[in-house]
Amino acid sequence: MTAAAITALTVVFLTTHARVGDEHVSVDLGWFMNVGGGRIYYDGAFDPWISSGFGPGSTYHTVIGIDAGGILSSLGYAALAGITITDTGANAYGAHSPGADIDLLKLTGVDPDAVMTFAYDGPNASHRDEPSWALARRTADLDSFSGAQEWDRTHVSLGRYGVLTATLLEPQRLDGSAAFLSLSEAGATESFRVSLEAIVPAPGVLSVPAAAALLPRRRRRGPRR
Ligand SMILES: [Ca+2]
Ligand SMILES: [Ca+2]
Repeated sequence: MTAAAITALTVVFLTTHARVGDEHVSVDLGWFMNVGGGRIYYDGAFDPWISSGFGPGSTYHTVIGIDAGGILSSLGYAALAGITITDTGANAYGAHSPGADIDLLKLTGVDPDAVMTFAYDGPNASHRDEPSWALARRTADLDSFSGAQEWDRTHVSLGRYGVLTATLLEPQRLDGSAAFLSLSEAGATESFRVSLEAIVPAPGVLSVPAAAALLPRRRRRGPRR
């Protein structure tokens, strides 16, 4: 196969699938905490892309909006590959409320057929052996309530430094999509960190003018305040 043919194939693959050899990066969005009343505390570098408000039909569930497509596009990345939610270790850890309780994790603005698989790693035995579908069900709806527990299947309690990951079976390219993440924690005081897993364009795929156009935007990675 000629080099030109390989390059052409590379472009074809990148428009549809992540390939072995694609460079993955993790973008740490920072520290999030619901404070009630539809408001959040956010300590991170991506303020312009973060919002919050009451969930639909609710006057006590706070939902965080994260413009994932906007953030990753501003950094020059090619696709969204997954989402990672990590307990900060600064929460209350007891039998009835082990750490941040993730109630909702919903990705919109992507291919409606996109498949996301879920996994949990951490100290909460209730979730450690749960299959992807069970974790997906817990985070599909904004349905946790005061006093809800693991057996209600309404949320994922992370436990100290526990991690919930959502991986897109097929990474969602950011051109022409408006990937938007809605997140909620089933409470008003517990904190967690959010990272977006992204795919960097492979060298040689971008044209020189396109790569040059991306350079100033990459500098926006620094703290904004
Ligand atoms: Ca909790
Ligand atoms: Ca839920």
